[in-house]
Amino acid sequence: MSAAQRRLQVLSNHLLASGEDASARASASRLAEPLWLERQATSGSASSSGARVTGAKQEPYSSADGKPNSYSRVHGAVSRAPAMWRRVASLGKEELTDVIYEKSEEGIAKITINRPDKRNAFRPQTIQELSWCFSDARDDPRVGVIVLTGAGELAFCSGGDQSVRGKGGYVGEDGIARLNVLDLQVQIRRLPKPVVAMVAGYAVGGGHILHMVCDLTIAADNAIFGQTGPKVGSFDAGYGSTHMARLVGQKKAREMWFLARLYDAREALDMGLVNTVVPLDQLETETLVWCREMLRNSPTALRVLKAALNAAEDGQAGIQELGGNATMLFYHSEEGNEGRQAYMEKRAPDFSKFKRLP
Ligand code: 2NE
Repeated sequence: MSAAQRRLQVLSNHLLASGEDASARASASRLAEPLWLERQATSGSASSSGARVTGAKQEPYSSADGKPNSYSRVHGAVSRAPAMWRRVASLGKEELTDVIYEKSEEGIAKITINRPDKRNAFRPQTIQELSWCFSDARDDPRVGVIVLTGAGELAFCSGGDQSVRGKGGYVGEDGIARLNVLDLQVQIRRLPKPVVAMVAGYAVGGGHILHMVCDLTIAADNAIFGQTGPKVGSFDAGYGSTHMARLVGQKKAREMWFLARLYDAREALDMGLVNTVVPLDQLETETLVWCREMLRNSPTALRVLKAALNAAEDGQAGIQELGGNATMLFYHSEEGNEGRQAYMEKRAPDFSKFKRLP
């Protein structure tokens, strides 16, 4: 079965199961056409490092005469080679059971929710392990970008595992009911490195919110998005609602939550929920290209930009995050160190040599 036929089958099954009409099925059929909307594969070229590359976006980087412009010559094309993943089976004393954690030498960490039999629904243990992995990726100076994904092709994440939901939250082996996914959302948002959601199949319920709080989302053409909470007696009135409204607008956010419909990848792209849609069999390759492009850029620029974009939404907590970056940069400066040095030497600081810039 070709990739296009597989996409059509997945979508048709979904639409048939949800009782959609013929026009909806026709739209699924259209979706079976190549949906690589951002980057069409072009002929291969050699990068500055000599790696063979294909699929680099050419048009914006060419001069009027069609030759590569200086931006393109300096920054070059990005490798589409597979990543060499090294698995991290445990963190400290803790064995990972619900999550697969991998790193590549080039500085990408990949965190995979590994409960495919449940469409990668999360239980408290899953969230705990995700949190450990994100924490490790944050603290590892070799990691520059983090990918969050789900095992298999059928789901990124289907939200909270309803089979362990009790009164007050999702119940772990300790018998305590928790909504610790909310802490994970904050952790992803505050993480000072880009986090990319790599979505194949369903991203629904709390799984949909996880992709929304990631910085970027690369969707496969079989991806399906939506909030199911109002159908199963749940909702997220935090980022799940307010950040969604920033992404898709107030009317669409109310539609998504009030009707609890599901949306295909093209619809998600149209409403600004995802950055690009690629063929399922190109999902990891294309995600790696985006990660590699970010890895080439200034980590401090990306870090401060993330904090600034958060601050515009996050009120005082956002300003605190952005302010923390200013303090970190100040600690690196001679002026900042003069204050510390003077204190240690029990003398008055001499800030006279530092200019008051306009
Ligand atoms: C995801 C979806 C649409 C997939 O449908 P389909 O037909 O592809 O698979 P199926 O057969 O429904 O699922 C396969 C197996 O996975 C389990 C199913 O029960 C089934 O198990 P078996 O029958 O094979 O034993 N499964 C899937 N999702 C599960 C889940 N979330 N919890 C427990 N088991 C799950 C379809 O499966 C679906 O609609 N799933 C439910 C989505 C959902 O409502 N999630 C919770 C939303 S609330 C939430 O996540 C949340 C929140 O709103 C706020 C704060 C925190 C969490």
